[in-house]
Amino acid sequence: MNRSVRFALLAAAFMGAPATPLFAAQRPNILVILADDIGFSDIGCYGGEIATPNLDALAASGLRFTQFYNTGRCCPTRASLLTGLHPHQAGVGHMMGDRGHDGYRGNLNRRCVTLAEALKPAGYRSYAAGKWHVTPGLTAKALADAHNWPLQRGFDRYYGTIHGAGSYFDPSSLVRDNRLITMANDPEYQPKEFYYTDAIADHAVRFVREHARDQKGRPFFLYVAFTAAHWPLHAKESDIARYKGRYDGGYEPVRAARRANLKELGLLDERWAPLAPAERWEDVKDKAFEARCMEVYAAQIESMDRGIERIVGELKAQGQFENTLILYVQDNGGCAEGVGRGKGFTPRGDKPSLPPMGKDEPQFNSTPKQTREGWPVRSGLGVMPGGSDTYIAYGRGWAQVSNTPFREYKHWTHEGGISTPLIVHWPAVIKDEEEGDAAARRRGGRLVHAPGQLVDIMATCLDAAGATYPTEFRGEKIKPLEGTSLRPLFTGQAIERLRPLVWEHEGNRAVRDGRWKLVAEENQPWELYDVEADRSECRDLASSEPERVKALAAAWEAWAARADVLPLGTWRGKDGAEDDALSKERRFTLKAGDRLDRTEAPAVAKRGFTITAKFDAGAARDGVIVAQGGKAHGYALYIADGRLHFTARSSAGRATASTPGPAGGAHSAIARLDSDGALTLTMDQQPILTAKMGGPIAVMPRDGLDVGSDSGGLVGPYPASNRFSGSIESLIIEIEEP
Ligand SMILES: [Ca+2]
Ligand SMILES: [Ca+2]
Repeated sequence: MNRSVRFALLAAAFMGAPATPLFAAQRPNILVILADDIGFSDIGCYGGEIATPNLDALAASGLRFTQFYNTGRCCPTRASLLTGLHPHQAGVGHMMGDRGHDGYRGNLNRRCVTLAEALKPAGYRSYAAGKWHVTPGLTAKALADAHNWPLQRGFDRYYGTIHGAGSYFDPSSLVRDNRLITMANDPEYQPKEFYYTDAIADHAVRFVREHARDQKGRPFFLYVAFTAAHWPLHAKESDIARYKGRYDGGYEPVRAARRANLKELGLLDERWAPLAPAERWEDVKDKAFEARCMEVYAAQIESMDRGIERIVGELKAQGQFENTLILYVQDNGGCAEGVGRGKGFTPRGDKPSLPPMGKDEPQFNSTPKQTREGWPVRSGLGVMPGGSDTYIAYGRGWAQVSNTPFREYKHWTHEGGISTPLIVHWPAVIKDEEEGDAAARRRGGRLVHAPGQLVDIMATCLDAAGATYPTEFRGEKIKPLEGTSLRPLFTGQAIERLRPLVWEHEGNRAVRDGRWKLVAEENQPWELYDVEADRSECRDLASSEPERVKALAAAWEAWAARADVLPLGTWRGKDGAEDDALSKERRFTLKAGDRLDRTEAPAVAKRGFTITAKFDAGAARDGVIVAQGGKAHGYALYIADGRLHFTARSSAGRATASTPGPAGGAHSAIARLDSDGALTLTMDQQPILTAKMGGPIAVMPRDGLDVGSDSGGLVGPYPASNRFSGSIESLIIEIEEP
């Protein structure tokens, strides 16, 4: 036994800590790196053009999993990753709202343990840096309750944000250990320029260094949860500059290049059909703005990679690199939310127009109203993103690029929503065994094709650490671990998975057993895919394989029944009122090309509303004037076959009021949906046309609102290319008071 180990043991005995087992020195350190809102093919070793040399290097001497899955969203992913349970079992089936149901408490419950809590009895010290987001942290009131902050859930040190999104230059809900701080009043960390990604990496480095200094011989668990590349698009100008012009050709050249790279890397089967474009570059009005969005996004990821370089560098400097198990995963697929992409353009003024904020004044809004210096925060199409006074997301077109070659986005349980890289690096264990392994390394690293999901991380870490999952903790009975250890795969052995992989998020649901995946969107029927032959989910086999559908659906139902998932729809809250995050506006004055994110769009659930439109269709015989929602819930005012139609749809079905006459040329129209489900439509003060639905739109549609098209899910029976070629003179939507 060397001196330092003996000293650690003595110290542990003196301090009354649990006796550190003799083999502590051999237990690996564990570093879990979680990235935010990054698609499957963004990083270099998964086919992306974004420079991630440090992740690529870990992959090259480690392993890349080709079929690993997250849960499709920030909070549930964190809950599952930290506890080894499915999110609902940990109390986080949705986000941070309490839905009065154990599966949807919006707060990590006490019948689960975190990785830090589970590793502690094996002698581990635990550190966390970055985004927490498994307990509420949006408001001052929420932040007054620290009972589920990292230090109360097994971690010894913490630096990061409790809430899930915010400025990279001045994050809200910033906490050091158990103390709420601001980037301005933190005496321990005053870099020349504060940038959250750097701050997270700096603290991870610091934890590794201080651990080596103060805890010699003791293993550590370090959880590093970057917010890169979640919106807002915030990056340092010097990083953005490296991508200048790279995306000027639009979405399609990048998607094509990524497919080619993925194939080259052995990550894409040619049988997987390419997907139709979600957005057409030729329709993008402000191409400089749109290209800039992806430049900033890429810069955010490269900056994260440089942070990882520094963490790895510190592990090496401390002689810990060989015996550290590193796992890198992403929390959900590329994000199509249109945050900050709708409202009108506000130019930047010459000087800050608002009073500066004091050093102690916290940013409680995850979307700040102003910067600390007093610049108003701007959003809207055309506001060049990147700086601290902007708040914008990169939108659906780039999200589809991020998720190449897969379908759908963050929120969905189709492959684009839930597929993530998993890079595993552990030199002490992962070694080349055959000539083929060495050859694979020269091509960028070995691949593991066994499917897996987040619940496996706890099982894997405990296996690697020689730790035991508890049956009781803090006097509470702990739910049994759901995952399967992936460790045998590290040395080329097989794993036996006893249960299928399962998902539920916002009513979207899926189950995968072997090559077969059953998947559905909320309130939609099951689709069946052979993901080996068709991982882009283009050929639905549900109607030709009814027995397989039945068996997989039964497996999903059985899981949902035992794992606090049911009843479906609980995530929306009682009476469908759901989150407080929805817009409180009652009147919307809109223009062509406007796009409002779900949280900015009219809150139409269970409400009556009126659309007043003046338009000139010219010679157009088709096209959407305004649409909100998709194929489950929503409404649309559109022209088809030269007539004007108003459609609304909900769980109660779909109803359409249509004008008889031609709608070419200039017209004014009023469309109304009453809270009892009655639709009325009138054009140019002609007689009123009516139709009836079983009730109002029951729940807030997931899709936002588009003026001049319907993107994403389609409300009406028109094609995906439904742009209105006429002009929209004015468009007003007014909703009734609740
Ligand atoms: Ca996320
Ligand atoms: Ca839509």
